[in-house]
Amino acid sequence: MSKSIVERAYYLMKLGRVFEERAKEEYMKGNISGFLHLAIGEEAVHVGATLAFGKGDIFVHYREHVWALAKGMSPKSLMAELFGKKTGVSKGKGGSMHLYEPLLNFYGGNAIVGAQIPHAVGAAYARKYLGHTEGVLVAFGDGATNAGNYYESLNMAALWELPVLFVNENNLYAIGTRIDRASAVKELYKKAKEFMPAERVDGMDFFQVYDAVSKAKEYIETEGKPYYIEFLTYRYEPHSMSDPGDYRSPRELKVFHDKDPVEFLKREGIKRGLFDENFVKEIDERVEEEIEEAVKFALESPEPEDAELFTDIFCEVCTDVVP
Ligand SMILES: Cc1ncc(C[n+]2csc(CCOP(=O)(O)OP(=O)(O)O)c2C)c(N)n1
Repeated sequence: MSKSIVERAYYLMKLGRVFEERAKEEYMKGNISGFLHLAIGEEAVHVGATLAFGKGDIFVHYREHVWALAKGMSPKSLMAELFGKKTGVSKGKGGSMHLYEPLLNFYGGNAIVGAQIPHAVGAAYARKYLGHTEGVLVAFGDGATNAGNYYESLNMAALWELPVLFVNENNLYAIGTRIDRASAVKELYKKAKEFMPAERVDGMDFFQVYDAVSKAKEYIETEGKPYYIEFLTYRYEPHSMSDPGDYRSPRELKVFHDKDPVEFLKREGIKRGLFDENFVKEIDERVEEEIEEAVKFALESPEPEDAELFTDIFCEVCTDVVP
């Protein structure tokens, strides 16, 4: 893995972390309303998978800010979207759960658990039908693996040999329900093994995430068949800002805090001689400034006009969609 990729990863993971910590603060101040789901703790999966997947299409759930930043969305248009402002990526009418930018091959932002899975399979079908070689990545939580459309999607992807990479972010909880109370099969990758190659990988370790997704991407695009990775990860915050999150033990939180993916990458990057303390200091300062500017931009941006409610509801001629 090249030094520049690891440097980029540290920048993006730190950007995602500080963005979300700041979004939490702004929510508490009342500048952000509606739902806000934070992915603090899951950055290695979001950044590692996106960097390894390159330009391909990505479909995700509602815990999506870090995916969007890693895909190239600007912190300004993302923060403005959370503030419901006209300058937001979805012109202020989507909010945190509905980020969408076809020019970045970023297709959501889905509030319905598992909804993105059949969408991604459809996109992979289109890719194959049109003779494209690029694959499609779809991310979803452990809770989504108990939904009916999840199985239908795995079945179709395997049956029709579609180039789709299923990324399961197993953070152990679906809102407050722990995985062992919701899933009869605890090792989630085993639920996919009958359909396609499937494995389990440490989702707190950027290097392992990047390597696993690189290998899987190669497989789906050369074989033209689906692949599945279950990443073991953790969210440090409650499910959303409206969840008190009192269902997890301090001991469990400590175990995962000790494996903090941003701190891990910082330590490993320095240990492996990929960057040094000065680089980390520079990036940390740059990120603080960028997020400060993003908040200022969001605060100063105008509200959308009422007529905005009726625009971009669907596209008749999708000229801005990358084929
Ligand atoms: C079809 C559907 N059922 C229920 C909900 C309510 N709901 C929102 S998030 C969630 C839990 C999903 O957990 P998981 O898939 O593990 O993702 P995570 O939040 O852990 O990232 C539920 C049940 C929903 N949004 N959509």
